[in-house]
Amino acid sequence: MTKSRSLRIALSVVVAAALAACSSTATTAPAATTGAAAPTTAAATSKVYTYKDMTVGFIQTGSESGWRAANTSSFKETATADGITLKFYDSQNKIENQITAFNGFIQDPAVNVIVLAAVDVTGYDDVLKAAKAAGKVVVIEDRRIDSDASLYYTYIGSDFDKEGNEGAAAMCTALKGMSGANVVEIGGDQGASAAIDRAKGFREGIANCTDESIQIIDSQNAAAWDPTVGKSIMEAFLKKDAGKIQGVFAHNDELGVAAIQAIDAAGLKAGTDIKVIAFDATADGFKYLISGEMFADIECNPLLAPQVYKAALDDLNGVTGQASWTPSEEGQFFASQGADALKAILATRKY
Ligand code: GZL
Repeated sequence: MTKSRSLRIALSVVVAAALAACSSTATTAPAATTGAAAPTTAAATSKVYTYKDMTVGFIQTGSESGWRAANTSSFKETATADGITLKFYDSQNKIENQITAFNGFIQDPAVNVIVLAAVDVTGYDDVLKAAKAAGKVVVIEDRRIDSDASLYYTYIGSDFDKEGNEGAAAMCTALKGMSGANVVEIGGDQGASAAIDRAKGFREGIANCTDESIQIIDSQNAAAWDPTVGKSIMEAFLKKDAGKIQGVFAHNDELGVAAIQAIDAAGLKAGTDIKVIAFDATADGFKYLISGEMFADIECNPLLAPQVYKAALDDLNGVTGQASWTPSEEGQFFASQGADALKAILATRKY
């Protein structure tokens, strides 16, 4: 534990107490807690922190998808297993709620670690600077943000650009031999780096497609990744671009399933008339790979808590030299693997 961190924490306790004294509206994010009582502020000693000393303020985006549910479970289950005190905050997919929660955790002397799953790619600089000044450990999980890497310990999350490339390669294979194919895009929330980077990677990838010339003839983002909005977007595309759509690029499984439902409702056959590529590889996605209605599902790993908590503990213990980004390890799955093989894989998965 470096002396400067002890001093910063000691100062933050004084500041927090002052804030609490002069303002009854000092907000601490509404949260459920699990685990042991909060640790006392570390004296300026060479204390070695353990997980039982960690009180984590976790700012989650919301509960918009099966991926998000698995990500939340990873953090709650791992905290319970490791004896970490977890204060969980559901931001309802609104950045303004995330800023409120951040300030609440900064002012909470019991919280020594803040973990952010960012709704948007920008808008966090001020709270990150305040958290740093307050001596809080900050780790970014899931989605990258545009803030300077010096403002947090590390980022643990997927390479969405690479995922987009992989989705494009799958689409090239799906539409091979059509001598000119049209794709429509149903994007996730336009502010999220997962959507921004998948869109970028997919466009890079189809430009390199040697088996087929593919163009994106229509594109629309579903705010907050809402599958109901995604289905309406696909219904509108099927009317506007009737008979011209060969492929759907959906930014997550829920939007891919919504597209499949719209395709079926229009009297077409997903997997035959129109090929759907999606992302996350959740159990729902596997269901449509097994039925053949989804052509490919690019995995995005939500089980990040063990890596995130370990990084936070390293920072508490003054470990330096951490990489600014640790990309998640993940694969891709195809209907062509066959229903039996996919069912066997699904039986081994946690989400
Ligand atoms: C990806 C994650 C995305 C998922 C969506 O890491 O940020 O957010 O792909 C979720 O399902 O809404």
